[in-house]
Amino acid sequence: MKKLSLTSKTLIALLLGTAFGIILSNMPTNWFTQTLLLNGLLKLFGTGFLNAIKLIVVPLVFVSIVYATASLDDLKKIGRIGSRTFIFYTLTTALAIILALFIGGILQPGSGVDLALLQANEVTVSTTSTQVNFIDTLLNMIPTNIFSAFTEGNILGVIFFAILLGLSITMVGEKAKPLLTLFEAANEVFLKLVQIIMKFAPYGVFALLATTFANFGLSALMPLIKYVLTVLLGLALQLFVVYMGMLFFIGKLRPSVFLKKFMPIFNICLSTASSSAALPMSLEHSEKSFGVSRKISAFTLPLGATINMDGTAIMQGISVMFIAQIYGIQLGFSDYIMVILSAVLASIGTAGVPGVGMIMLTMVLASVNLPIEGIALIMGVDRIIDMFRTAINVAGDNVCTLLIAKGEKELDENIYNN
Ligand code: DAS
Repeated sequence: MKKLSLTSKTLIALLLGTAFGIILSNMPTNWFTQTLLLNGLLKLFGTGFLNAIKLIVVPLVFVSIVYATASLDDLKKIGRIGSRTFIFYTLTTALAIILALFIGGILQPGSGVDLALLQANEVTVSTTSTQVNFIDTLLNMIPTNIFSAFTEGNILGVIFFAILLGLSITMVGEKAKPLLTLFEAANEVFLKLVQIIMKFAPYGVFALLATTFANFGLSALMPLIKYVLTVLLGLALQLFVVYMGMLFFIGKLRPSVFLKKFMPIFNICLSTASSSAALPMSLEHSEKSFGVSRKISAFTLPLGATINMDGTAIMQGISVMFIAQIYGIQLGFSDYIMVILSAVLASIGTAGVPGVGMIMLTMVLASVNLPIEGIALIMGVDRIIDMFRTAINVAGDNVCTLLIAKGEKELDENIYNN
């Protein structure tokens, strides 16, 4: 039998976990259901999986942002195209997160959700977010001791130090090459670590959903459905309004042609939930189907697969609103600015592998002092969302590539329109 992909395994785990949890919720509470299952095996695999994710977020953020910042030096060598591409990608990501915060604020997916839902997974629930004003938040970004920033999980302090270190490596130049190589290797190693942890996703997802539904039965379904539908709406708006609007009004290109020709790449994204896995097909289609000169796509698409994650930013924006609403925490203007900054940084700092967006969500939550435990509820459905947000990440890379190629007169519109 053909080996099941991790995505398929996780989707099966999602369905089985939900069903098992609902069966458990109708069983009498006894030693078997309570001690052996809920507080035993399910807790071990569910909370254990969440802990493993929280374990790697700080070193992953540090290493990937140092390496990404130090590598931006290459953009200068590419000159105008490099800086335009970087600005394009950063702006579309910021736009995506603002769209997501707006949708999350209007649709309120987390309002009225029973906070106890999060206690179902036996995670400590801290309902008070220590609201600090904007200046204190910015001061928090400058730690007095980098080691305590790491041990206390002061994500903003770690990011600040990582950016400074990356820029210093760039400025030192040749003498710092060994350090850049070290961070390049460390970045690869930590991405492999993410893939190892993600291999346990089916078990973690099964346990988390089984626990949630065992404690709350079908009543837990509604908040999750609202959350998933809100994220999918945000992703659809980014594709059909933002991207297709950019193609039509800026590029003077027909959106219907793009959507039809993007389908094979879309399918790869759904099945792999990985921008990196979709990159080879993106490169081939960009030249043969969209008519983009290889000179442009060979630079913009690999860069996009690494630093441009608009779909992920949308998931993160809506997740922040969802979790804040569940905990009844009011976010202020400075919180929203911090979320936008950290989500854009998260997008730049992470490579396109499955599940990385959820790991980076913990960093965005920490940037506004929202309880990281909030991911316990949405982790169960993350794989479904990862499939679609990856497709939007890659669609954004391809749309930006088309617009940059058009601007550089490196687009053969005869190929695009046929
Ligand atoms: N799966 C990631 C990607 O490949 C996105 C994410 O995890 O958010 O783009």
